[in-house]
Amino acid sequence: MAAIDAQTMPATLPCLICESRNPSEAVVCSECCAPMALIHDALSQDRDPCIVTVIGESNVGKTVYLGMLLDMLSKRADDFEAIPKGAYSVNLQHTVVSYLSARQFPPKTAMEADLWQWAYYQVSRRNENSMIYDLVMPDMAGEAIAAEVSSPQTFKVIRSLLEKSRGAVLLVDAAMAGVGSPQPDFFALKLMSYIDGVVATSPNQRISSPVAIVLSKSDYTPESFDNPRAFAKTNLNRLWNICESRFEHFEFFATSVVGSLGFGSDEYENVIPYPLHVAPRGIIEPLDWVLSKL
Ligand SMILES: Nc1nc2c(ncn2[C@@H]2O[C@H](COP(=O)(O)OP(=O)(O)OP(=O)(O)O)[C@@H](O)[C@H]2O)c(=O)[nH]1
Ligand SMILES: [Mg+2]
Ligand SMILES: [Zn+2]
Repeated sequence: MAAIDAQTMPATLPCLICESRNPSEAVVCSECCAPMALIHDALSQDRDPCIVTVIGESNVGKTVYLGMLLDMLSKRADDFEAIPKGAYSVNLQHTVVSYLSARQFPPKTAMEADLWQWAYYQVSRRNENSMIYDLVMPDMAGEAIAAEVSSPQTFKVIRSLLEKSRGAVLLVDAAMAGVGSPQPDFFALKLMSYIDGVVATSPNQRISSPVAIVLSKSDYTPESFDNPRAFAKTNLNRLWNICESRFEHFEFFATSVVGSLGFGSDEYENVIPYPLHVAPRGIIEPLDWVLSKL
């Protein structure tokens, strides 16, 4: 086994995300709250981990999307193979699949970074000579992302993650955009300009890391499946324009996790959707595209 034993373990280790040094027995990084298990698992590997960050505002569907994506990968969808590193990596998909199979959506992600679930998977295609990627993907809270974007340094982990990321998946609420709300477009514009600020090396050079823009909840907007680019140009025009001006590799994907919804109400008379039938569409394509651009 390649894992390091207690005798050869250095007293402190640099965090995989923010690089601050932590005692090797620490559970989470004292600076950014990333799990130290990521480092221990990365140390036993001779490849660099490939961080792909999933971002988007609160309630856009990040947890559901990421949980479903990891579950499909580990079920060998589209000829992919994914092996979780450490049992902690399975928690997110376990939570999401358990809720969906009970015909409920999972609860919103806690704002505190030490409560986020991280997934570390070895992903490859099941053919010979396929590249192997050690994917690190945390499930962040949309409210934390919004706080960091409006006042940088509130959540250092988000900036460090984006600096280290090889690619990003940006979720945008197609259901809201499709009924004419400007909110998804503005939030996505802010996020893209934040990424531009973090990653850009020069104002004249476009950003080379791939960004897949996932139009989530596309079951509400079936037309987005026919032509995601046209949907974005029409309904997310500000986002489309910043992508074209500042990003070398960007692509739009329509996705949905549910096939049909039921509606009920909670004790405050709020309407609550229930996933009656899980029918994932367009879940793997964004990741497949990001990996093809690395
Ligand atoms: N119709 C439809 N609704 C969805 C889909 N995915 C998510 N939703 C709805 O979006 C809500 C939010 O999904 P989450 O995955 O929890 O959102 P999130 O981005 O993780 O939100 P935060 O944890 O607050 O950042 C769910 O409770 C569902 O109501 C989908 O594929 N189709
Ligand atoms: Mg969430
Ligand atoms: Zn850290």
